Amino acid sequence: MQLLAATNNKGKLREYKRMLEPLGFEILSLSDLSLQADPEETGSSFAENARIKAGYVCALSGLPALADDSGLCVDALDGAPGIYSARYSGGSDEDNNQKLLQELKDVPMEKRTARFVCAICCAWPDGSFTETEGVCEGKIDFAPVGEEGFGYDPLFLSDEVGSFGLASPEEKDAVSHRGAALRELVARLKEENRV
Ligand code: ITT
Repeated sequence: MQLLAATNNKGKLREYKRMLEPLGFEILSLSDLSLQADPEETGSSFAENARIKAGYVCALSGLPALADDSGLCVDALDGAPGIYSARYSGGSDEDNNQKLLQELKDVPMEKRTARFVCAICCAWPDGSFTETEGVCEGKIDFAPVGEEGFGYDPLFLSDEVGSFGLASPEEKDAVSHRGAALRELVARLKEENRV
């Protein structure tokens, strides 16, 4: 089955491909089809924003579209940056990481608990949606570590595999929020007889 990835984030695209292509899905990118899409994320939850992105790209292309809205929820910051994770500093991923470190500069390790959340939405040309969510628990490190992954990964210490900046792709996928959400998606697509 072909799924059009409704994302402009190359890190997400890489993860969709490496987790879904071995299962027989063909993941197309917006650039493969020379499409441009940057719908406004006006929702008030990860799930609402995922539906906005998938629905927009499905309507634009006429193809089944896969989107996720994801981010980092930090307990000491009352859940911030949450759905605003991409726009936290107004700058690059590195700027976001620096802002997060600054906000947490006086917070000791035991209070640096956080979770990555990923809401996935598949939008189908018949107007229906298949939606799942995954969570990954961890803590925020005191400084960036490693070169693996993308976004906030150099700051995220997963409870299960340690720093996502050092984890191999396989280690991250086995425990990550996106891995969990995609595995549930595949199970749901089987139940719905779509694959
Ligand atoms: P699209 O909306 O085009 O998919 P985006 O990067 O704007 O791309 P989001 O609005 O969902 O996506 O924002 C997600 C933010 O959370 C963004 O800053 C990511 O870098 C970060 N993020 C999400 N998943 C992550 C992961 O697995 N590792 C590190 N950072 C992640």
